[in-house]
Amino acid sequence: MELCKYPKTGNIRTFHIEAIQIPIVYNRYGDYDPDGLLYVLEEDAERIRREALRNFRQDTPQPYKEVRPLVIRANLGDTVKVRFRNRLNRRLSIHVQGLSYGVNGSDGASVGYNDDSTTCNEIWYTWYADTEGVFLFNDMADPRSTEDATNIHGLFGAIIVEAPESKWLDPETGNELKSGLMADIYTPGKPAFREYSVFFHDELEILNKDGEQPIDPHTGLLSSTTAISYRSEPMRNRMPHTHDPADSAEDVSMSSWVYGDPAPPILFAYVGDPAKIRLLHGGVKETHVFHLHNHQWRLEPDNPVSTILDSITISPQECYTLDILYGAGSLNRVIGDVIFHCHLYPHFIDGMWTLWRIYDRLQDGTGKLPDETPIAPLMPLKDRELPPKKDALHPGYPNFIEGTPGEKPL
Ligand SMILES: [Cu+2]
Repeated sequence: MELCKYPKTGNIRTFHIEAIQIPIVYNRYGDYDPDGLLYVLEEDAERIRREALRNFRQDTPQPYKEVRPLVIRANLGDTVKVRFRNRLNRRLSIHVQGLSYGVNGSDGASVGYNDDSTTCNEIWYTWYADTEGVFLFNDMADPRSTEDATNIHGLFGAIIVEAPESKWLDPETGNELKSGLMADIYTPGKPAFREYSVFFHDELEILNKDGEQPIDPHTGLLSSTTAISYRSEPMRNRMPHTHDPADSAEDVSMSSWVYGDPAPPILFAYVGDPAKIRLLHGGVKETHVFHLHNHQWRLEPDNPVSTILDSITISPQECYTLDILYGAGSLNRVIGDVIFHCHLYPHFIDGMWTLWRIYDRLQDGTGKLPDETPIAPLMPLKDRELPPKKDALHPGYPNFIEGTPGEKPL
């Protein structure tokens, strides 16, 4: 595009980003990448490093909730300035895909006769938020797809460009967010919506809690691991509790009643909430098929006759915005857990699935799951009718289901 036509707001948004190296624990069974790499805001770096290591050193390594792909946001027309500090012992960079920038200085790469904009120290990048949507960024100092490189260990994130004058709030607290996978987006004159960032990635280097490569219990061979946003829920960790064949079906192995919630981040909404999924592929090699149950979207969100989809193929480095038709619960206003997953079954089995949890009653932070896990609060969208409060006769999803943790409800 011609930069002279760039719709500048005059706003400059500045982010101080650092890359840190820590073991990334992918689930509560203790599967981990010993060489995890992630971008963090500098102000969060020390806390994330300290708490992640504390959780890692438990008898069974445990994930730390703030270990997530970094997602930052800007308004259309903003200029984004990123100070990237690299304290690790290798050259690194941040390369954004799809936004305008000057290739000499802000490419985050070392290409031909262009200036080398990777760093072993500190560098400033300038990006122009000239298009609404979601844009992947990743390390381009080492673009190889091997375990010796960086992307496979998690060195990617995203910038989301929101409509002019939008604000982004924390769905749990209602406070303004500096970064985060999930946000509630408020734009003057438009309906508020839930925004969910979902990163698929693959070919992970994973050890189990004993420091060994995981084995597939069915084949006895090495088991691979696929992930969503630095988490994975492989079926090798969800073996049947009995020898009864009825105890091994899909509806049991994915049941939160039987095994607890899956590790990849769950999306939360009240039924009817407008919602956009910002789908990204941060991985290095494989193509995946994102499939969401019970919901659909249009291939081109702003084209009312565009093809309606409930699955989309996504390759490394691609990004899509899925503007969900009729919002959370779709036209049939489903409440409950809606699964989404890679539709290539080996990837699904190796961990690439999680849930969209759609509530019918207000979750104010006092609720508990049947297994006593606290339910995080979820701020209602301010332009929608307040969800009804729970009462003795209406405990809300999932508490109205008659079941026992550890068993599949009848
Ligand atoms: Cu896949």
